[in-house]
Amino acid sequence: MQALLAHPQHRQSYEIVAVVSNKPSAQGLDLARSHGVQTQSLQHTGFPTRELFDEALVKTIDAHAPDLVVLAGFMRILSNGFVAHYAQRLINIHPSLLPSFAGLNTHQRAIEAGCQLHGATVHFVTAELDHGPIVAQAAVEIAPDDTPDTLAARVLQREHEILPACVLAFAHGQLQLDGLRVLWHGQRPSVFTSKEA
Ligand code: NHR
Repeated sequence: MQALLAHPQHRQSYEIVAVVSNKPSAQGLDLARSHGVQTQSLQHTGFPTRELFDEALVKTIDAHAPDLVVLAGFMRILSNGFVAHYAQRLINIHPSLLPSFAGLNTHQRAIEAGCQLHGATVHFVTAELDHGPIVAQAAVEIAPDDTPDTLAARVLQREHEILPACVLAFAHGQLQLDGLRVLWHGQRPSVFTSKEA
């Protein structure tokens, strides 16, 4: 989210209409406000079920009429109803090379598994957690002395490249989901480097 806000030149192509969090104390809300972006928080703890929270979340988001919804550090599993409502226009960035290491604690799990390669994946969100069609990936090598924190920091740098690149491509109509196939009409971000670094 920070990386998306940090690309003012992208505002020629799209507007960030709102930032929404389920945590009123989320730092990202302050950051968004400091960039003049509208913010809203909707605490999930006030809702008896996941489905009812998600219905309220849809109303909150749709008040801003977005063309694309980007999960950027959003940590609540979304119900089938939410995912269906935003079909073809909901993406997430996940800190692993999917389909490896869906779920949480990805950096530690990649180190423990002895992987040489790790990274981040932008994907369209489907009902199956961290399994939607892959939009773009960024890879980093794991060093023998990496800790989850040092590895996370290098992956995060690459996340900050590929997520803005994917959002920009979507805004330009260069990125589409056709059924379960991701179609790139423009330049797909490179797995190993980025022009936008
Ligand atoms: N929802 C659906 N339906 N599909 C996906 O692919 C989703 C999703 C919601 C969030 C992000 C994902 C990530 O990239 C994401 C992808 C949270 C959890 C989780 O277990 C898992 C994956 C992701 C985000 N959340 C717990 C829950 O009960 C709460 C964990 C916590 O609050 O720390 O929702 O990492």
